[in-house]
Amino acid sequence: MKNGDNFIGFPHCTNTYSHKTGNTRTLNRNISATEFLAEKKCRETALEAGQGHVFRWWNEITHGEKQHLLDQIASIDFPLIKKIFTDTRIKPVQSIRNNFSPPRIIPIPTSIDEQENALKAKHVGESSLKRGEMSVLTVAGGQGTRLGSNGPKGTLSIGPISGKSIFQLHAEKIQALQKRYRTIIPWYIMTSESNDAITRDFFHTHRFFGFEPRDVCFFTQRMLPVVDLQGNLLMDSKWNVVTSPNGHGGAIIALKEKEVFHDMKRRGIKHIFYHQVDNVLIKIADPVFIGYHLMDNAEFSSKIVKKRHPEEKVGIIVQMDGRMHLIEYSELSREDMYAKDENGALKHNAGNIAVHMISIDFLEKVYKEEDALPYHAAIKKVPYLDKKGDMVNPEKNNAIKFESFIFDVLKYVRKGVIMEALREDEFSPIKNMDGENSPATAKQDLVNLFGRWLRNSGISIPMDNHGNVIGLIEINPCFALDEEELRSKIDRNLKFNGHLSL
Ligand code: UD2
Repeated sequence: MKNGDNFIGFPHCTNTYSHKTGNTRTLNRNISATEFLAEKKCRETALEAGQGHVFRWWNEITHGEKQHLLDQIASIDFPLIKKIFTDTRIKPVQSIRNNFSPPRIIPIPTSIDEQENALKAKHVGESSLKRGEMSVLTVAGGQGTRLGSNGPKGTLSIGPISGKSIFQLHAEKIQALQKRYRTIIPWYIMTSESNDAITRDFFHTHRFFGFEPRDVCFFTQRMLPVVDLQGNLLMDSKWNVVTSPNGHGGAIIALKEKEVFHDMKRRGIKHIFYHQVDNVLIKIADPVFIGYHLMDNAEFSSKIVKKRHPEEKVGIIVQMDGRMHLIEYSELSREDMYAKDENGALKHNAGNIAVHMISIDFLEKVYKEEDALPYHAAIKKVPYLDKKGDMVNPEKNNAIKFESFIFDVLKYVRKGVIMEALREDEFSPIKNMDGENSPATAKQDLVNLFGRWLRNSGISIPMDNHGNVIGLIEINPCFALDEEELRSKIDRNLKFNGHLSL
């Protein structure tokens, strides 16, 4: 604040800001009338909502910290938090029972008919790409808590030889598509407050990986406060309420709120290819998938893979009340999890890999619904400040994060297509630091994919007993986006010496 600018001295406010520890430089400060009123309003709102404890350390914090806390409080929709806390308490996660069956799925083509259909779909998808109707939406706002890494997942180094990041890998795939189909595919990346700045910096540092900056659009999803099991806001410092991103369903809300949807329409975009940032094998804007979606005039379509085992932590897509529906792994009863079909195979086997096609017209329809997406409660272990002001690292679940899920829009879908993909070709997500679904398995899956392409192109590639390539291979999407392209470019006399970068 400038000297004398909108300033009214409120002696009692000055007192409010004085501090026992004697940190008078920042604590013992006069405040303006506007600041005073803002503080009063925030206090009243928090008190009315039964959350007055967030001001517990008011007299111990600096002016900047006070401002931060006030901004946070002013941005919280207290009635919403109360409502979703109550709703999710009334309806805790339960197993969904009965009335659902496996959905109709377009299989991996084996018969001549299926192959012809896939080819037809591919041509339809390619035409749409050439017309510039397609956009890519990458959701990258998650906190990656299971991964335990600080940076955004997209910045993880994943190129088996190059060490390139996941973002770069996705960027090269989109660029290869743009080149192949002589088109522009705008790329929308959803971040959250917790990783937005660092993600944008990463793109700037890497000169947008060759993209025109105007064709890469970042937008943030909403953050929601994290509460304890009684619904009280948690704090992780004397001036900060713990918040977390509002789930990937937040993309639907944010597209509208941040005017991204408007930007898509302005560009003549008709469909969105949606995927999660953490899947390194993602076949971005696969023309076959796009084609099936278009041929069926579908509103929302999904790719699935067969589950690896009954307890794999992926949701399953089912048919329920005549519609597509997703049952999250935590909602599936053990009986349904292990149920077998008449051939003895796993009955509910359509594993959700979070790869979707979403039509713009369909989103228009969703935006007419009030509170289109419900919130779910995720019970987690979240470090917090106890009443004494000491940091606690809980050993048991102590907190609730509120998240909306993209697949909750399925209830509005009248027409949707489900297409099966081969896991080894299209799904290798990074969820954990080690073991299953980790950077190590993702790198190996990339090498194995490139190894298969080469073998199918007639190059001899050694494998170990687990089916893993012995050695390292990396193929830049700009050299070959798929096996077909590789076959048309590869020198058949090539001898693999354990290390190949194309
Ligand atoms: C999700 C699906 C699961 C399966 C699996 C496949 C849910 C609830 N479950 O499980 O059915 O399909 O993925 O990989 O979705 N994200 C945001 N903002 C958020 C939260 C997440 O952008 O607020 C992004 C995050 O950056 C990541 C993706 O969404 O790219 C998935 O999030 P996750 O890893 O928490 O989902 P997961 O593995 O529990």
